[in-house]
Amino acid sequence: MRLSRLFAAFGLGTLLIIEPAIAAPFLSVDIQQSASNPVETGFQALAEADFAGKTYTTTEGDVTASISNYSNTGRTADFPPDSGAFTYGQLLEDYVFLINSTGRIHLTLSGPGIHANQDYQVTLYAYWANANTEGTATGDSTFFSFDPSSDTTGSTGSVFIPDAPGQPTSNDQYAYTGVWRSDTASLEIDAYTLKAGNPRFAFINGFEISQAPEPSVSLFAAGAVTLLLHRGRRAH
Ligand SMILES: [Ca+2]
Ligand SMILES: [Ca+2]
Repeated sequence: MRLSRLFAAFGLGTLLIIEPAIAAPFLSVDIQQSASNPVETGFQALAEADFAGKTYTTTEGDVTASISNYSNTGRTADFPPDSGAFTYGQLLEDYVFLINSTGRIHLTLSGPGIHANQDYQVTLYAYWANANTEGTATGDSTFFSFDPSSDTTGSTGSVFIPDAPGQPTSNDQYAYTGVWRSDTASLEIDAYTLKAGNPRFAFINGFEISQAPEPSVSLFAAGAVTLLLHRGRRAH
């Protein structure tokens, strides 16, 4: 009996390990073609006029965001409306874009709020109403891939964008989240959205940054809970 209870306690501990705490973003930015367009609730505006660098006050310290290597900004006519769990319509309305066969939009996050050699979780939002009617992609899908630049380490990956402009069912259908770390107090993120054929369309509607989950803390918490449960059951 005691052994089975111990296994039960370990089972709960394992659940805690595989479900690390998700840190709340300390900076959420809605990229805007014009500062007068609607800004998503909970986000702060970054209009094209401020792409050279805009400083935000955050709980981690000041963070300056800048965007370079882009062609222009845009605003899609039939941006996805808020619907059910999807409530980011005003975030995806405006975007910065680049049309280039090889280029990438460059996003820099720097300042006292960004520390060297620390992991940051960055979510990039990408949506464009015409994504499925341009280029030579086959089928009804588009993959958007994001890369960190060479002076950072981090994740690369793709996110599936369904052919449902105006009908998103969840926020993550239009988002990619990766972990970036820099050896300086500046995160340099090169982003492109990969689509079959040329030119390459790159666009970002907004982004969020948070502290990356720390597995060691989760392991410690899981171990502590396991020990407490085991002791508590032994006491009865
Ligand atoms: Ca907006
Ligand atoms: Ca936007």
